[in-house]
Amino acid sequence: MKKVEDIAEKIRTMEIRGAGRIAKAAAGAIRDYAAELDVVSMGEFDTRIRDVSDLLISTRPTAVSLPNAVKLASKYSSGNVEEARQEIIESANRFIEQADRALELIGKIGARRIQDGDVIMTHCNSHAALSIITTAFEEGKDIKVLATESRPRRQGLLTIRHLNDFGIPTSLIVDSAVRYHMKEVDKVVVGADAIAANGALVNKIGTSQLALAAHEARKSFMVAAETYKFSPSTIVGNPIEIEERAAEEVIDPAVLAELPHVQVKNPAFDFTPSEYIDMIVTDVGIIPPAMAYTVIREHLGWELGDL
Ligand code: RUB
Repeated sequence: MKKVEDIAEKIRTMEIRGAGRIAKAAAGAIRDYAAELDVVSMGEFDTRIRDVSDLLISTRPTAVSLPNAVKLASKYSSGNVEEARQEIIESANRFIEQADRALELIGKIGARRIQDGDVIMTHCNSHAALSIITTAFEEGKDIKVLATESRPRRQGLLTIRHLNDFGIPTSLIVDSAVRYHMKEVDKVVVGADAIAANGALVNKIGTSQLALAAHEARKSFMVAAETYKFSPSTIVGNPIEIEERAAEEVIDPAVLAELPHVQVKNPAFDFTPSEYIDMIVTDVGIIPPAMAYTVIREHLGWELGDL
């Protein structure tokens, strides 16, 4: 249990972050827990796996990759402890392998839409979006990137480091400079924490501003999202919860303590409506946002009754 609690804590504190990494870490944590679980009765096995799944899912509420990964990784049908353990190990390993393969596929598919000379704007730190950008660059396309700082956690600093390692010419901009720079941009490429059944995107706070500015300037807005970032529970009407994070991420608590009339609002994500999205690059191909429902039904394979 200690190891799972450590992973859960790392996800909660964002030492492990980004929808894809969270998903893979959770799948790995369930696998390792199941591998070492010392129980004899199936009833106890079921309870312990359910408790660990709930713990991992509770760490961050928005990224649907997390409950999807937990559900896919903890799949078993056997009523025998040893067999169920093996099933979980195999399901979790399969999920992790497929997630890695999905990143590669998204890179290859998305790079076909990047042209020589393109200036690309990206937001936050998305491995799926970066897979498209770095694949296009490695294919020999002469591209430049504008990367937002992404306050308050400044994940943009991870992005510029990653792009720098590839030798991609990159400019760091503050979040409020997005519209100012949009005229230089050819394409916006961002990742996803969740895609709802109606094709709306949930991603790092500020993403919808990039989408609005791109729409106004008639620039293309691409989302890079593995199929496990689509949200089955939105089909049955469950809303996607937007995580509200601590005030201290935004302002020094000592300063805030001196301002009794001030509160801090710190939502970590926002919604971008589907009409601002030109395409979603997934591991099963490029789709318009209107096809989100089909991806959920065909590729996540969950019937409504399961939800
Ligand atoms: C990260 C973020 C990323 C998506 C997609 O937010 O919004 O754009 O998670 O990332 P946080 P990836 O830093 O709060 O987790 O493509 O790597 O899954």
